Amino acid sequence: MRIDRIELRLVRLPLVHFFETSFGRVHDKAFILVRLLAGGLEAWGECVAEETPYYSSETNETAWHVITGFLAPRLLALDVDDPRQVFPAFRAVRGHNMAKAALEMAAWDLRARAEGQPLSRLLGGARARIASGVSVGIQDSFDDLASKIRTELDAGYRRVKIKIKPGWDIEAVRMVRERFGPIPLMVDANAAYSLADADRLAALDAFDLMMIEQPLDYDDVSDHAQLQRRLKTPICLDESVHSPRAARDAIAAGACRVVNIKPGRIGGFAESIAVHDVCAAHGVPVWHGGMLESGIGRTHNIHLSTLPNFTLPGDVAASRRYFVPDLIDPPVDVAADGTIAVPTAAGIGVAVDVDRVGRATLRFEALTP
Ligand code: NPQ
Ligand code: MG
Repeated sequence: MRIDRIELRLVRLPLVHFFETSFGRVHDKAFILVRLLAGGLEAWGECVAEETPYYSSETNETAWHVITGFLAPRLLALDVDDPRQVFPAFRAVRGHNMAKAALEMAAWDLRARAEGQPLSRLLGGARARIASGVSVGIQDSFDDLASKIRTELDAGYRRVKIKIKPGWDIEAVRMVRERFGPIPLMVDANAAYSLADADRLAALDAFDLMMIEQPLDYDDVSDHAQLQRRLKTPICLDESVHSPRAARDAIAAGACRVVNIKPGRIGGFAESIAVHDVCAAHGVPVWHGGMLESGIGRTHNIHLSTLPNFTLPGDVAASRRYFVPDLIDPPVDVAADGTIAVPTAAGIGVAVDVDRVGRATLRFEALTP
């Protein structure tokens, strides 16, 4: 099958609650949506880049530039019956994994719809529900943090991750343990520390955390390996694992015992499945990360989370934590047991609300062969 038309929309949605990490606070999310038209079908993808190059070097503007100038022409020239051929077709373009993933994941949705299958089945997943956790940002006070965590535990979520940075770390974790006891708890530093902070990070060993995510630099492996030798707490890598090769090297170096998979960071589903498989082969569990996606990207993530080595609750949570209304109907919801149902209709299996997308659209471009 050939693609007749690729539509790009830059959209902006306000967040229900601000989200703060070690690199700053955001109040809304602007991102690119991809719509593919082929053989009478439509399919969707979402680019997880944002406005600033802080989590990763990509931004909406770099993704727009690279998709329109370099990736879309390659996708339009391709027979997309096999979505596994999309990432290799982008090989001449170095990096820009988020831009590549937005197109590649839309191509998987297209294929699944053409076959009349749910995306999860095409990806090789089996479970009907996924275990959901939450990522709770840095707040203005410990009381605010505690009240957020109370709300999420009451909603049923199966684990809590709090964002940390120097000055909001040991005391925050101590407060959470004192108020909530032995809940499944982890922390994410988004690369805010260096090896000079090893003593401070080792002090977190006292709190029985499930893992500490990406404490050191975004492109580092060897310092993480050194740190892991000093820590009892497992290190989970996020930013550093941008490819199957990076996953293999990090595991071989002893830099992590857990891996966070985000297809945007890794270049799409095919590469993410390869990371999943490398980790499985080495007995390293994975979980699905989140990038404040709308319901479109969120649903893609739900389908990938059905693969067997996703054995830990992920950051894929209900729509209402992020966007009300969401861009899909019905929104993603979490059950009282902290699980999310995997849609069973063809493709991503949810309906995109085109009126809402239209109202949120800031820029539009269509590309044809
Ligand atoms: C993480 N997300 O696991 C990321 C990083 C992150 C849910 O913890 C705007 C858009 C701001 C996406 C900040 C979660 C963001 C963002 C942080 C993603 O590291
Ligand atoms: Mg992270």
